[in-house]
Amino acid sequence: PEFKEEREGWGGYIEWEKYPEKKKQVEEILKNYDFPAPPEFQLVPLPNTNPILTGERFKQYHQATGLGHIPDISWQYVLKEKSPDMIHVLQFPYNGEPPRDRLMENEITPNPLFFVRNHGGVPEIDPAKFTLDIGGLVNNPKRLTLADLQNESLFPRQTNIVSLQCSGTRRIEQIHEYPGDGDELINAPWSEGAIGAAKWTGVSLKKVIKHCGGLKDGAMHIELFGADTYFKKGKVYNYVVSIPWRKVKAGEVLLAWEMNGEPLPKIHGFPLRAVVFGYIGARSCKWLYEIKAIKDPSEAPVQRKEYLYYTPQIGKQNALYSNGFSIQDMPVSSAIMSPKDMQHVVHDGKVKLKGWAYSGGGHWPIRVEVSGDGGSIWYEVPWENLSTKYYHAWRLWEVDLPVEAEGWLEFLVRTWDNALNTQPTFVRSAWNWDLHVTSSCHRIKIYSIN
Ligand code: MTE
Ligand code: MO
Repeated sequence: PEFKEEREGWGGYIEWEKYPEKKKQVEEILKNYDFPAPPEFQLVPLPNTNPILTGERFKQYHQATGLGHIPDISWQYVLKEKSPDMIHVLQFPYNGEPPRDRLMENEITPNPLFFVRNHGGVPEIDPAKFTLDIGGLVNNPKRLTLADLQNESLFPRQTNIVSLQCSGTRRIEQIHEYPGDGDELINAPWSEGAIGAAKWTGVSLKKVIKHCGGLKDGAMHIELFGADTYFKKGKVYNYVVSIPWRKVKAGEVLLAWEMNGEPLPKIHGFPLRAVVFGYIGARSCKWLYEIKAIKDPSEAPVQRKEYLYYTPQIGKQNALYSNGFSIQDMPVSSAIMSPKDMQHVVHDGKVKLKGWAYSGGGHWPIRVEVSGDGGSIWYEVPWENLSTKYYHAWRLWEVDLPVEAEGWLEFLVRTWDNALNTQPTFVRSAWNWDLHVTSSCHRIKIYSIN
């Protein structure tokens, strides 16, 4: 049978007719903001009316309006910069992932197929006017232009192949178990496509801090400011996160202006973004315009209130921000991308499975195992069927799994990383209130016709 990537209800396109209450709620919110409504609400071309923003201009704009809202023009960039095959997980703010088969075509994900995770609109930044401020607890605060950062006599240029994975990848499986706090518009119901690998070029943040005379005593964290804004519960915020200094010191944070040999696409953070190796995607701040050395992790809501991991027994009654762990390193995880869930597969004793495997925190997959019987017997994917090993990127894999049984079967995948971490068996084992880092064995059901 034909398989569509659109998912019912939670996921795929938001079918607003099915959610009249939510639609009303969104319409109410939109009345208070000065940006065009998303396509479902306003079927006209979106005007490009927002000001050219540099770091300084952005701050002025933010102060002058007292609202700081940048018109949401991300939809334009979706049409221009992304493949028409993208699955729009949320249209507003724009969040999208590629279809499974397209994602599996390349070890290094082409820019038009790379997933997009936005909390708000896409700021328009003039690269000629762009500045990056480095301040806080550094010895010599500096303002650098893009030309300064690209001046190779000041900073050695660095290229790394690194995976970005959203902590929401595979959230749909947790939603099916129990939707938790996920019934907020901003929580995207991702499938297995919110991951990719790209070749990033830029400078090491460590070198930039060194250029600023290093850190003052007490500086332990580095705060990253993105020029976009988003709203939550009626308030408007800047996208701000922080990472520990030791991560930067390890040389694992890149300030990148190139993605796969091209200037960063606007929707991926043009002209400059952070790429934090092995951490959840959330820390890789896009549209970066300011960096501050600070004592404690950032007070910003994205850092303190989002991206928290609650143990599985925490729910509506007892979820407090203070109960959550701040998620940084990505755990080991994997997915079967082909065949697809609920597919009928005609075969002659072997079914070809394809997928990805990834581990964060500087670990990498060393062994991938698949099961054709719901997890009783596991087969190793031959190591030569795993793609190139990079320290900070995923590995694609494929295997011909012997299958004798006919009818509905459950296929699983699990991965071991080089620190011998592996994945929990059941979604429930790692289910958490905010539905982050779905790390359990990925399962699909197929109808086997031998
Ligand atoms: N940076 C800014 N300024 N605003 C954002 O909304 N989203 C973060 C991160 N950086 C975000 C951001 C999240 S949650 C993820 S997963 C990655 O960007 C996604 O990067 P991509 O959209 O380039 O794939
Ligand atoms: Mo994310």
